[in-house]
Amino acid sequence: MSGKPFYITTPIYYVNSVPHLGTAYTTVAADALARYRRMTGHDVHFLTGLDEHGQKVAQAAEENGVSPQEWVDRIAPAFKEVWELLDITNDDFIRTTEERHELGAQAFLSKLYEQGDIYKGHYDGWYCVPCETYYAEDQLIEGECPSCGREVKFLKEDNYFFRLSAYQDFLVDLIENNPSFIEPRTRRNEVLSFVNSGLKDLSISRTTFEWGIPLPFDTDHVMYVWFDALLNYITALGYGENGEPEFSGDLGRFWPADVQFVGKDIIRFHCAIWPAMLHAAGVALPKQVFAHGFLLTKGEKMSKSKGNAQTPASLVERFGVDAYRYYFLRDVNFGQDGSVSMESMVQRYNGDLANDWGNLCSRLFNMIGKYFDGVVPPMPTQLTDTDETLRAYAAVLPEKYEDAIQSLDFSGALESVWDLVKGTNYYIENEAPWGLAKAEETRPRLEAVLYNALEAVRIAALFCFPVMPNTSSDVWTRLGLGDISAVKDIAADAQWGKLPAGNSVTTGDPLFPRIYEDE
Ligand code: ME8
Repeated sequence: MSGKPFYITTPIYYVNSVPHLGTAYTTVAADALARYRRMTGHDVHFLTGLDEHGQKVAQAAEENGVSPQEWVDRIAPAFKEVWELLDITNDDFIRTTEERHELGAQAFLSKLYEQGDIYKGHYDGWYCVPCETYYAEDQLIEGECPSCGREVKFLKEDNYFFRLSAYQDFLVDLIENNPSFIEPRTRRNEVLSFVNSGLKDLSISRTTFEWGIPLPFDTDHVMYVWFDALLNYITALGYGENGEPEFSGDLGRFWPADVQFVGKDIIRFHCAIWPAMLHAAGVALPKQVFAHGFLLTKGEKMSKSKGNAQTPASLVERFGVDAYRYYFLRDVNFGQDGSVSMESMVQRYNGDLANDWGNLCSRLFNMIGKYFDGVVPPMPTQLTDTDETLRAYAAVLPEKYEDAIQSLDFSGALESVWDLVKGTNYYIENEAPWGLAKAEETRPRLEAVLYNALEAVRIAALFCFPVMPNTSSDVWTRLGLGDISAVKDIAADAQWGKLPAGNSVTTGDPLFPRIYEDE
């Protein structure tokens, strides 16, 4: 691979239960970006994985009557299965119980310990197991976890601490001088006020349970699960694999990450603790952390603990995987909370996919079958004003799409594709090829109109691919084109006129058969 490296990560998910729509949301978004960046010629490395240590996972194992290792080994395949179901193209899948990770995390911690960034002290405070987070008394809300509202436990033990407080000025500087380090802006402000309110040193070890990575310099302690987990982003690239605090091997070229996707619930870890850890160890910082919002159902955050989170499989079964991916990325603004419901999903499906996109392809491919025996007519040499208008939609798409993706606005990117899709539908309605087919003298115009419409469909399919890979591949195949997933320069492929005249077009089943509400 010769392109520019592009490294994207998702959080590593807790294995206390199987993935749900919320967890899948981050991964699907990351996959769409990874796929698009492959189409812009980048050498993409897309990482996801599992956060397998900590008390929360140990508790889930205990409740199920198995050892933590048995538990994580049992649940890990369920994650892999869901990612396969959703056509996720991650390049690596890290599990924090893997040796490469444990070695790397220990090498990192030893470095910090040796240089005096870790010291032994006494911890006295509150801990929320579901959030795996420490809180001071004055952070609690009515005696409960300020984040999830659940019970907190009082902890009193000798712990090792990371000198987070020493990095306060560094963090303020970083956030103030690098406006795009944390996106969107609301999250950046939130982190800044958290940092400005004064950082306390972070307890990074536990002695009250064993399910974690032993500290290399004191094996009575295991590493605090967040400290361990954050390191996955570099251990997956070979950091510390050789026992030394450095990247060894070829994958180090992907660091620093271009973007790390996280939910807004975990920004303090990713935007304050993580950069402080990296800076302390002399490792470069990620270029950007992007925090998206929550998927809400009936106004509440969808979560395993609330029991209001569906698994992706039932929706995929009903709508298909492409429509699943499309719905969440189109209907929810990435970066903001968004309500999702079956009604709005059916609406999006029938409106955008069955009507606008699916029908356009069916009608057009049928007409090519009917009027041209399934053969792409020649590209017209003369253009009318309406042809020019259609071409203009296609011409602006690469830049509009790229701009939207630069700001991680998936919905906006899809909207720009829909300008072309809708423009093409309008064009067909206006030009009425079925009328042109009636007389021999309008046959050249019929050829021109259908070539133009096919070309618009080819280009729209190209830009639908990162979000809807299966139907786009299908459209390309039906147009007699090659493997769409091999595209390396989407802007070049999106140039008007690349559809070869003479290609065979096949009709096939509707891409998105209409769904009825009571089905
Ligand atoms: O926090 N809407 O793991 P986790 C949108 N292991 N996204 C949601 C969501 C919702 N309703 N619910 C969950 C952890 N998510 C740690 C991470 S990283 C070093 C360690 C997504 O299994 C979102 O990305 O609780 C959120 O940040 C993540 O799942 C939390 O997953």
